[in-house]
Amino acid sequence: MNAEIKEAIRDEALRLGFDAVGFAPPRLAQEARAHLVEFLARGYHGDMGWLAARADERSDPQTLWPEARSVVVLGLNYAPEEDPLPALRRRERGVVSVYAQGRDYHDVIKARLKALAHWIDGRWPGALKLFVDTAPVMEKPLAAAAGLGWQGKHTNLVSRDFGSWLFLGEIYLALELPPDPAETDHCGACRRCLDVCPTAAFPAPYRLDARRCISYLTIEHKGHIDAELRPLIGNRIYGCDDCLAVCPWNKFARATPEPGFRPRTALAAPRLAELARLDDAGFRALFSGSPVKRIGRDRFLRNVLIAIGNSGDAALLPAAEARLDDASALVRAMAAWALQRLAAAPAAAAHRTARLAREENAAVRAEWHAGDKHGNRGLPTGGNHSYLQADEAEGS
Ligand code: B12
Ligand code: SF4
Ligand code: SF4
Repeated sequence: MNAEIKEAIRDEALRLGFDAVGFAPPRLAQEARAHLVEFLARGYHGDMGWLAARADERSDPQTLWPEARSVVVLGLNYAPEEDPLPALRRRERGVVSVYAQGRDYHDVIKARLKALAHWIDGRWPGALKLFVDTAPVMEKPLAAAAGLGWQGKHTNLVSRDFGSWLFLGEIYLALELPPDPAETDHCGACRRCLDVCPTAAFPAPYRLDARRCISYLTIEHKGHIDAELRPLIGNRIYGCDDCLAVCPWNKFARATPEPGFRPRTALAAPRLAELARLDDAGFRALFSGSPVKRIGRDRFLRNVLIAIGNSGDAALLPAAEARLDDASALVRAMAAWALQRLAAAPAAAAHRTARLAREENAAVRAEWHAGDKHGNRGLPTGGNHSYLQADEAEGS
């Protein structure tokens, strides 16, 4: 009987538009907990204190919700139509990672999870809870246990059918259902994702030091970004897709049919100069319904100014100059950094003298002083992509 319920739930989930469905037991393997503890002990979570705060609940579904008897894991395909990596060469443009170019995936998945939960509850009434990246849940090990894929060396879930491009969501049920077989690791000797990472964020296969990950730096990290890492960020202004995009299993992926995940025109290849002009209202209007909205205008402009500083394009100098007196110290600091990378030495020195005479913020002052010491610190490569390096060698 329970096997029939499971198949009925699977059929309904597929009918509602989910692309992958699996069932896991309400317990995670001991290694998942051990790896989380190690990740936190090494400080790899940086300032994502919320990851550490409820680690016991995160690593054990039944500690989070003692009534849980099974977990339905759902995947939604968000594969792009085109390889996202060539956009990294257009340095006057910003690159928003694939997952954030369309509608906020939390909204899209949540609506479907609610519809599925409602359908289940209508047939087999009982307690249930639904999650998409909103509660202390380890979604990737749960998805692997439910047979949706395996955690690749880049730590994300890789699917035989959808490659790296699956969003995950879960429904915890008080109803006991037989689990599906877990998926096994198919990475083999491959290490493409490890080698491509622009910031060397993988201390070892299957281990990520989030503090070096561009996704963490541009989205989660609220403060100033270390000067050593800025040149490696290139023109990535929200998240990063490099390790996902190079995975050979993507050859089985098909572009998502979900209209909500298609890139908004404004986010497909936005001009840095235009983004640098955004005020608060403009930012909120441009990113309404997009996940980008949640980092706020100041953090977003911090990222845009880093990309401008990395552009090597003197035509973007006015865009940096225009932000030197911004109300946000986060923005002023990166405007100072970008300007000192792009401007000729005398022009940079004139701005430095004028700003240091009135700047009170210690971090912004430090940027001006650092520019004085190091001058223009040269152009970045912004990635370990052989085609990028070839282009640079040709001087294009
Ligand atoms: C925190 C977080 C981040 C952090 C940290 C990422 C990380 N890898 O932990 C940052 C901000 C960097 C991030 C970035 C991204 N994220 Co994120 N993130 C999360 C979140 C909220 C929690 C992940 C977590 O628990 N991390 C803690 C560590 C300990 O867990 P872990 O990665 O599973 O670590 C495992 C491995 O390291 C492994 N391990 C360790 N050692 C060893 C050794 C061996 C031999 C083996 C086999 C395994 C192994 O065991 C650990 C436990 O299972 C989840 C949602 C959720 N609630 O699960 C989304 C989530 C993982 N993110 C997601 C996405 C899409 C991204 C980005 C692609 C976004 C982007 N384009 O910029 C990047 C990818 C970067 C990357 N390479 O991971 C998706 C991934 C979907 C998928 N198919 O896997 C999730 C599931 C959100 C969702 N609902 O869809 N993210
Ligand atoms: S998302 Fe980018 S920076 Fe982060 S681990 Fe992957 S390749 Fe490295
Ligand atoms: S790129 Fe290679 S090593 Fe990385 S997740 Fe894909 S198959 Fe595994």
